[in-house]
Amino acid sequence: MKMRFKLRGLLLTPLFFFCFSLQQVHSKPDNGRHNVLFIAIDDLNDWVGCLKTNSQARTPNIDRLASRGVLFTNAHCQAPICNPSRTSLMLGLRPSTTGIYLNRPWFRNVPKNKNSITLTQYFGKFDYETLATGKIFHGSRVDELSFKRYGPRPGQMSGLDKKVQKNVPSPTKLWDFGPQNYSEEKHSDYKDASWAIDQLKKEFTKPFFLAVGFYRPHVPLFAPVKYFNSRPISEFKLPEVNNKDRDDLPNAAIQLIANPTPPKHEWFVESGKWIEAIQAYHACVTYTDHQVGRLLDALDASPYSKNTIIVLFSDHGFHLGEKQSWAKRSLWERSTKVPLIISVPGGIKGGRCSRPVELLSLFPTLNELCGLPKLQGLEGISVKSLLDDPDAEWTFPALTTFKEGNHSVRSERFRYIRYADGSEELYDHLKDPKEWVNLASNTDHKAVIINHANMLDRILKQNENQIPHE
Ligand SMILES: [Ca+2]
Repeated sequence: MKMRFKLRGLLLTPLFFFCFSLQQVHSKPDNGRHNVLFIAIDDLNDWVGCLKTNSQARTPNIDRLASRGVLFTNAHCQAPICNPSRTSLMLGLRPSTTGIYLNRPWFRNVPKNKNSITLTQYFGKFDYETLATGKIFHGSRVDELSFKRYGPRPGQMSGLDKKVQKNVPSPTKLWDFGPQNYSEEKHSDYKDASWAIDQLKKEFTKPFFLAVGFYRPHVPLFAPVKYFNSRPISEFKLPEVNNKDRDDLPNAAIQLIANPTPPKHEWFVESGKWIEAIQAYHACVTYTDHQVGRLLDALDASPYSKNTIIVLFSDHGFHLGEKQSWAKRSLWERSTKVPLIISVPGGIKGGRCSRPVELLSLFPTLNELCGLPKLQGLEGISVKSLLDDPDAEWTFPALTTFKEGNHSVRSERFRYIRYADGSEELYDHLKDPKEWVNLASNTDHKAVIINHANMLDRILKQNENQIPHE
């Protein structure tokens, strides 16, 4: 009402006509609302230079994005596979609320989620132009309620990207890896970045939310040959593995991580291909990083460079032999930890935040940063206070859920896991960042276990009666 009154007054003044004509010239929203460039990367673990967890990582462009925003060094997904993670993030609800734990079903096919509002659908309600290309939802699915405009190839991967090299045993052909000789311009992520770059050259008359979902380093680990040639295999090291690591795991852990899709860890060891897979993963990460750099350059050259929030994240982590596991599907650090960078115009540059945060926070955080009204029922907590001060007090842990009733709680120092059958794991990240020593039966840690179990129960209880928001 207030706004309407003000507008009515303004309409009568010459100043209004002056301002209005200025807006037309610059084609920029002058209402102070930020644009959002939302970069989703598939299966990218923490092998990212700025995270300083792997000295072999080469990601100069993601690093430069981190230098202009806040890098979260202890960020976690809510589910360690694509569909439930992305559904959780886009709906702002935990997997235990959506009931979506695996790569099927699509949330709109589930009655209780059918009419749920997604993050970008909510922005669309406030007159944001919402655009997407590549993989935002699992399977690069198109959701017309979430985005008003899609890139030219929604739901598709380049046919070339599906080329099989027979580098792996045939039942696991999705897991192929190796250099590709066709030009970079023909790779799907290059094309998605190009489409997004074209959008940034256009004139928008209202704020935009541009979502770009890169597919690599998801398997198959194919990237242009130059990204392999620039990093000879001798540069790479295998991750450290403790052969007795699994001796202290409950059966529920072993059952949960059983995954028929990748080749077995023994195959990577015995075939001698482990180091080749490591090289291929790094090559794919650097190739995707290059696409991120192209996007950043295009944004910087556009009229939107000073008024655009940039968010970069991965949907979950990835094992490449650590804990004798491959892919994701575990409740351990390698599966749950994700890179997360948020850059806000005029905000902190080069901040590092070690507080445990969740991808679930993106929905309420972006609402707050863009001045949208709070949406009732979101289960994540805005991290705006950490963007203002990365060392601000933060009492919340990060939860990850895989299949019904199995949860992990990551605090600043510990990871506590409780499986559906009640069995537990506890890791002290200060002393054991590789999570080799399960302290669940260590009586010295009883208080820590109770504290983390209570945090888990409290959060699950809070969310118990949550109804997806419509
Ligand atoms: Ca162990």
